[in-house]
Amino acid sequence: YYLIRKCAIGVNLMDTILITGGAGFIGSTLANYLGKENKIVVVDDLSMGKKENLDMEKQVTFIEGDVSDPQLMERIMKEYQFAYIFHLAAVASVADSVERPLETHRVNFDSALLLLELARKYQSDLKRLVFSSSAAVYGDEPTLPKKEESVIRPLTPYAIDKFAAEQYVLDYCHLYDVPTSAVRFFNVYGPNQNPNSPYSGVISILVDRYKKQLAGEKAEFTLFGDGSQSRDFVYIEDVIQALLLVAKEEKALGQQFNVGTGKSTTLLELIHSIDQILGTELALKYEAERSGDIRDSLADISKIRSLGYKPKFDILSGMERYLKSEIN
Ligand code: NAD
Ligand code: UD2
Repeated sequence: YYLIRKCAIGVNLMDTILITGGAGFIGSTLANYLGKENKIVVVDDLSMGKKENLDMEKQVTFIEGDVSDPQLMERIMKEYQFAYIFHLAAVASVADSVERPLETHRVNFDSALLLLELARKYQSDLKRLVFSSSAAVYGDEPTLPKKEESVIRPLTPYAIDKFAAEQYVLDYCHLYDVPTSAVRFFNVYGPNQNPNSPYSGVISILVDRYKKQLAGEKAEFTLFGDGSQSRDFVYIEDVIQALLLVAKEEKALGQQFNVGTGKSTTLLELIHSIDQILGTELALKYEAERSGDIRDSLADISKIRSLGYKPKFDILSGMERYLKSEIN
């Protein structure tokens, strides 16, 4: 029975799972997936996420609130016994973190330490807490691809908080036996990513512009730089696969993992591919490179591969699937 329960995530037995930031892009996709067979509790302050992202037909309890609020979080951690905690809530925009370092620190760092302490105190049945870190921790050190043990050079409040929180998360496993793991996402894309900030993921902005253009509205995409910068774009379904593997594999305890595809694509290649898929040509406006932008980014994914991760989508098949769900 114990063995079956250990592997129960996404299988038959009902687990209670906390997803912070569960109304956001990655969190809501995870909640909708796991909500088919588990009881999900979402905490989100709706600063970026939307309740409509959550499929409420599933077993989802939505709590609107701030994940760095100690009273609220203590109440939740006392009330439920979670099998899994996915800590995804964050000020996810680097630019926001540069504008508001104090507030970002509270949300991106304090909330993680708070959750860890509360887990240590109240969650004796916890199987895993997974923290979402970022490729931003590698900063602008140019050696590619990035391995988990590559040089860390966090350059923004966002990146500093992600790295510090990640280290606490892993240390709680070593010091106090709280079962934890961390993932460093590269550039995630897919349905329900909010395109409304200029610092939203570039693919969500692109898709928004293509939709406008196809609807006959005036649409233009601002390309910062010459389009030769490259990223390791990873499709949301592969990210869900990665999160579930990291949450359930014993070998992942106390470890951090890159989550990408191991392949990079330049922005111009990306735009040409979408042009081809949709049979249109997006109007581009070139502007100077964005300050602080990294030129190239690429994950070495051998560590997460060793857990059994295998990305199912390359940029073409991922974009085809994404566009199919958005544009018909
Ligand atoms: P998102 O903005 O869509 O989701 C974050 C969610 O957290 C939002 O729903 C937001 O409303 C919520 N939130 C923010 N502050 C909160 C607070 N104080 N209390 C409660 N909820 C709060 O972003 P996402 O792309 O889904 O990112 C999820 C996680 O993954 C974040 O931690 C982000 O830093 C990390 N990440 C994402 C990417 C990416 O490419 N999308 C890359 C690296 C890391
Ligand atoms: C990603 C993360 C960021 C941080 C960073 C660390 C996202 C959304 N951002 O930033 O949080 O982790 O990695 O390195 O995941 N671009 C345009 N036009 C636009 C928008 C973007 O040309 O309208 C360019 C942008 O200048 C950059 C590239 O597209 O060169 C990718 O931009 P992004 O914001 O999607 O992602 P990135 O890698 O800069």
